[in-house]
Amino acid sequence: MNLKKLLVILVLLLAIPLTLILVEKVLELRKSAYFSKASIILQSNEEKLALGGEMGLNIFFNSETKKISAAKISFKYDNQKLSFLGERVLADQNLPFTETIEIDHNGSEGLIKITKIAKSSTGNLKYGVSLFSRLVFEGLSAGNANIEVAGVELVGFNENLNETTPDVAFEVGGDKVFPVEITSQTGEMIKIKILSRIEGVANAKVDQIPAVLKVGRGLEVVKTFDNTALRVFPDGTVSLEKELYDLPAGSDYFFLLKPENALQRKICQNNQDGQCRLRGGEIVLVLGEENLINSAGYGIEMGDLNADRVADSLDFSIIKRSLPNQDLSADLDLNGAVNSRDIILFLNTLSNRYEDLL
Ligand SMILES: [Ca+2]
Ligand SMILES: [Ca+2]
Repeated sequence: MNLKKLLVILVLLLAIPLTLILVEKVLELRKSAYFSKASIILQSNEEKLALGGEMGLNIFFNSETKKISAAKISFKYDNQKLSFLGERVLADQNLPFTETIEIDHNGSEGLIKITKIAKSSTGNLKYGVSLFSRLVFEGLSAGNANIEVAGVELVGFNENLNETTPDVAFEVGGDKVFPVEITSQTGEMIKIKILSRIEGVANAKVDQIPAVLKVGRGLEVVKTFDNTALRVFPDGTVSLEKELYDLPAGSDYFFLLKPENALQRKICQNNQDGQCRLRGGEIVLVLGEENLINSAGYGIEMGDLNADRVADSLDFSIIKRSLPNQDLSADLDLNGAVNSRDIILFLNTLSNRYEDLL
C-alpha cells in the first residue's frame, strides 16, 4: 500500500463519522421544525348576528417558533343559517398574507377553501399573531350555527436551518369552532346613543373607559353588556353608542350605566337632571333611527375604585396608596396624574356616595 492510498483511507475514516454527526444534528433541528406548533384564533366583534345582518370573522395565526409563509385553510359553515358574502380585508390592516391565491366557495356544501402566501421575504415575516383573513357572513335564518375550520395546512420557514424554501405543514392547535347566534327578529334593531359627562373632568387624556351597561324596562333589567366602553372627550363629555337586538320597541325603558371607577347611574328619562332611583323607566325607544338619550344634566361621579358600589374610605385608601407611585388606575379626573385634584373630586363624590340601584 502506497502513501497515497493510506491517506485516502485515513481521510475516509475521519470524514464518515463527521458526516454522520452532521446529519444527526440536522435531523435534530428538522425534528423540532417539523413539530413546530401554531394556533389559530377565530374572532369577531359581533356578539350576535341579526337576520339579514353581516358579521365579519377574523382569522389569526399565532406561531411562536416559526414564521408562517403560506397557508391553506378550509372552513365549513351552516349554509342553512349563514350565507358567505366573501373575503373582506380592511385596507388599513397591516397584513402579512397579502396575496390570495385562491378562494374556492361551494355554497351548496357550505365549504370555503382559501390559499394564501405572504408577499414578504423570509426576513420580513413575523412571529406571533398575524391576521390571515376576514370572512363576511350574512344571517339567513334564526338559530345557532357554527363556522368551523375543516382543515389547515401551514407552511413555515426556520431561520436556524437557513431555509430559503418553505418546509411542510406543521401542527395546528387552537379553537377551531366559532359559534354564531342568529337573532330572530328581522330588522328589529334599536340604536341608542347615551350622552353624559363626568363630573370634575376638564382635561381628559384618555379617549375611552370601560363600562357596564344594563338595559331595563319598567323596574326590571332585561339585558346586560359587560364589556362596553364610554367614549371620553377632553372636556369630560362622554357618549356610548349601542345596537340592541331582541328587544321590542316601545316605552318604559331605562339604563344603568357603570363606568370603571364610577358610581352607577340610573338613566330613566331623556334630559334627566337628577336621580330617579325609585322611578321606573320612562324612555321610549323606536326602531330605525338613533335614539338619543341625553343625561348630561345628571353627570357621572367617579370614586368607586374597588367596584363595591359605594364610594367610601376603602376607595380613599386606594387613592392614597396610588399617590406616591402614580398608579393611574386611581386617576379619577383622567388627566394623566394622581394628585390633589383626584382627592378633591373624590370628596365631592362622597356627598353622594351610593350608586343608583334599580
Ligand atoms: Ca368602593
Ligand atoms: Ca388626576
